[in-house]
Amino acid sequence: MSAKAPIEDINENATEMVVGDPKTWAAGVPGVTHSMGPAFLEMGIGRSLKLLTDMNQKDGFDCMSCAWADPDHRKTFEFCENGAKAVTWEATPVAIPTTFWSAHSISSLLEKSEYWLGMQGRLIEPVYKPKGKDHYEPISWDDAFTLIGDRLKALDSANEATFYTSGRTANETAFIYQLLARSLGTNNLPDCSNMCHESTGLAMGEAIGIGKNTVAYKDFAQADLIIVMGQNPGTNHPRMLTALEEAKEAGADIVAVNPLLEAGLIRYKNPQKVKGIIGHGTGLADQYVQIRAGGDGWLMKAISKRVFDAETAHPGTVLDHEFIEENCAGLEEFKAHVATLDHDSVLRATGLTTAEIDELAARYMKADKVIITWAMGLTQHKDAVAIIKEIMNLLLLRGNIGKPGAGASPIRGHSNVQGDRTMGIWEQMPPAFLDALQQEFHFDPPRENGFDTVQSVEAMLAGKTKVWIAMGGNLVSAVSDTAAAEAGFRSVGLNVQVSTKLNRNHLTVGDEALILPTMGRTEIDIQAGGPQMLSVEDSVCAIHATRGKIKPISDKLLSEVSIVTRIARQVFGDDGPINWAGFEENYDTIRDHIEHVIKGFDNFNERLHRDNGFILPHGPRDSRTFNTPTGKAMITVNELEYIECPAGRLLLQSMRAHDQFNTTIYSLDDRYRGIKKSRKVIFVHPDDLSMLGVEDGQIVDVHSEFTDNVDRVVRDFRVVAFPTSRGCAATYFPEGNPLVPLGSTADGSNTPASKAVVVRLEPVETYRAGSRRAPEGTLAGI
Ligand SMILES: Nc1nc2c(c(=O)[nH]1)N[C@H]1C(S)=C(S)[C@@H](COP(=O)(O)OP(=O)(O)OC[C@H]3O[C@@H](n4cnc5c(=O)[nH]c(N)nc54)[C@H](O)[C@@H]3O)O[C@H]1N2
Ligand SMILES: Nc1nc2c(c(=O)[nH]1)N[C@H]1C(S)=C(S)[C@@H](COP(=O)(O)OP(=O)(O)OC[C@H]3O[C@@H](n4cnc5c(=O)[nH]c(N)nc54)[C@H](O)[C@@H]3O)O[C@H]1N2
Ligand SMILES: [Mo]
Repeated sequence: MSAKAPIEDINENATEMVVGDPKTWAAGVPGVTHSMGPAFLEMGIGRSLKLLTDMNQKDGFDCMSCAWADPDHRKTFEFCENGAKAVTWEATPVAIPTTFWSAHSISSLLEKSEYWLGMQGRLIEPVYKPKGKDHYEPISWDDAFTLIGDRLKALDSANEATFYTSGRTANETAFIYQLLARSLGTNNLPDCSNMCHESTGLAMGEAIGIGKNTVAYKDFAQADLIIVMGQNPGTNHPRMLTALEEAKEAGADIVAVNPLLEAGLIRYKNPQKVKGIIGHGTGLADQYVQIRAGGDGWLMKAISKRVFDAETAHPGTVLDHEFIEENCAGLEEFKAHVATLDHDSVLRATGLTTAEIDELAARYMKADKVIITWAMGLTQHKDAVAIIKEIMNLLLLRGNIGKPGAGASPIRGHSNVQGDRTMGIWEQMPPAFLDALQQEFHFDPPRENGFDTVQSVEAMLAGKTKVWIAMGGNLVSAVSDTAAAEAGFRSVGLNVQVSTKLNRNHLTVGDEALILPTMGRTEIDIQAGGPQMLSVEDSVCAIHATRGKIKPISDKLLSEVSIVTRIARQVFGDDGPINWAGFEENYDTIRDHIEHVIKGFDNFNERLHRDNGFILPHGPRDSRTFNTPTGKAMITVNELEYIECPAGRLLLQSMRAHDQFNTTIYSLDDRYRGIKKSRKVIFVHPDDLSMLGVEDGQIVDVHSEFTDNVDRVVRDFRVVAFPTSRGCAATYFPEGNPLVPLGSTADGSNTPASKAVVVRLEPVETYRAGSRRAPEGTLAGI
């Protein structure tokens, strides 16, 4: 077993890279062998198998790789390749030694990549960067907490502090963390959700009164049609492929709507089945709709128009009249609006043919029970909120909300990003939540909204942030406009990051900084009150218990709960109305408060200890009740934008490679897309390459074009001919982030608009050997 970090720098030079053909299926035998490979290598067989079999089991820990739902009857080995990578990455025995901090200056570490930083191993001791120094140095936990307490107490206003959360944080931690921020007097609680499903929450909230998935796991197997939009489950939610396979076997049609041909949506070889190991696997998409980026709202509207047209031709048979009359408002306005929809605009905005749209509309009307799932391909556009409201419109027309086998299914990213929001991690929690907090804890929570992620970077740039505390995450790399974010972080007085691994945010700091190492989800958490468990909420509103299984990598680590409570005790002492010390001793006491403050958590401790979890109530799903101002589900009229792309330009999206978790890079490969050893690539349709006079294999600089005329550029990217829709291109996140200005966000949700950016390519080298044959842009060609 190797327990050393790589000493040499990791070569990320594009000239080393290998490009092969993209794959047409996902997650069969190579899925398992690839997943076990790194686990065996780094962790040793016994330790790794033990952890992988404990993952997602009733008394084990919840997989931290995504928020996909668990089936009711879990099988041993219900893990996926990318879950295994996440476990390996966290449970590595490699730790950063004390000597590392004196050997490496912060400026020298900034020369390294995220990949190299993460590969150095786990953070195991608190370290401090004093003002004017270029090195971190070890500090005791007590001194670290004293320092944070002093800086917080010295603020002129609580709004000079900001408390960021990344979505891996468990419910209990999230609850006391927001309590800390609000007791201090600020709603500055930005989180990764601001960059993720914020558009979903807003759109669904307006349409049906709740921003969460209206389906349960079992609904997938009962659906007649599942439309997967703007999502790459083969990489980002691999266990979802099993649900799609089950649905398919039960007779469902599956449609993929995506500019890129994604292997996991074409065919799935289930590693848990003999058929998946030796056979061809299950073909998934019956129809693959290669849409132009940002065109999804137009597609939804065009299908809604066909629904109305069919209803006119066959009155009383197409709309779900009973459902609409009883539950919906806004039908007539929507019908009148859709009647004016210009067909040519639809074709231009979607890049699709009339026949493709007709085919999807026919599938939609044939199916009694339809689920539409989506993720970042929809939420990160300028008119993302409108796009998602068009999905809701289409579903409502045929009563596809609140019936078995049907519903709106946003698939969340981080494993507890949904739970964090339920617990109050939001800069604009509604008054009812703040009232409940006030009643439970006897203080006046602040009522004005705090900063979201983009606003928090703007506040830093304006010199308004003296203390930044981050519960996980790596905002400087995750947010758009890297240069602006770096400048912002360098102006913060004290930057405190609670983390498991080193990342760029630790290196992009102002006067003072602290890195506080914490336990991961795999590790056993023992407090004065005995071993503790935590809880998380998945994409379908199921609360699960999660318990660590291995000894923490160092006995110097503190749990996230310990860190939050000890900061709070420094600020508020031990005599106040909130018993922070009690929280740390026994997490049941936190759950008792959650039960009082948040609806749906009745008998929280009892149900978690006894049943390991439960499903939260959900009005539209359970009883077709809609908590909107009208008490009805709202069919809405939305103006959609058409993204102009001048001649010679492309619409660029940034997405995840197969071997990364957000800003964490596991390797430089993207197996399903045929890429090895580099992340500096840009995927372009072969016909667009011909049109631009650029060839596969060429090295280009990518410039984005915005009205502010600032030249934002990423350099030396290798062009890869790829089956994406015409006029569109793709690159990886976070490498693409410098191209998106901070102010370029979705209307309403303020989510960085990273999925359709107008760019031009400027070749820096004419041709490189080893380019591959341009793949065909159609399913039939594969
Ligand atoms: N292994 C792994 N798992 C993860 C993550 C990870 O990084 N690694 N991240 C987690 C997180 S936080 C999240 S939010 C999720 C993200 O899960 P995904 O949303 O699947 O993530 P992306 O890689 O951004 O993929 C976006 C998909 O949308 C498509 N797309 C882009 N633009 C458009 C468009 O305009 N219309 C349509 N219809 N499609 C479009 C892209 O081609 C791509 O297939 O995954 C979670 N799970
Ligand atoms: N261009 C572009 N930008 C994007 C996106 C995109 O698709 N395109 N996607 C956006 C999305 S969907 C999201 S969710 C954000 C992600 O934004 P973040 O959530 O801020 O980023 P992550 O990369 O998930 O955070 C990784 C860090 O979390 C820490 N960590 C890991 N596990 C734990 C733990 O158990 N406890 C603690 N305390 N720390 C831990 C590690 O130190 C690691 O370095 O990025 C967004 N940015
Ligand atoms: Mo996300």
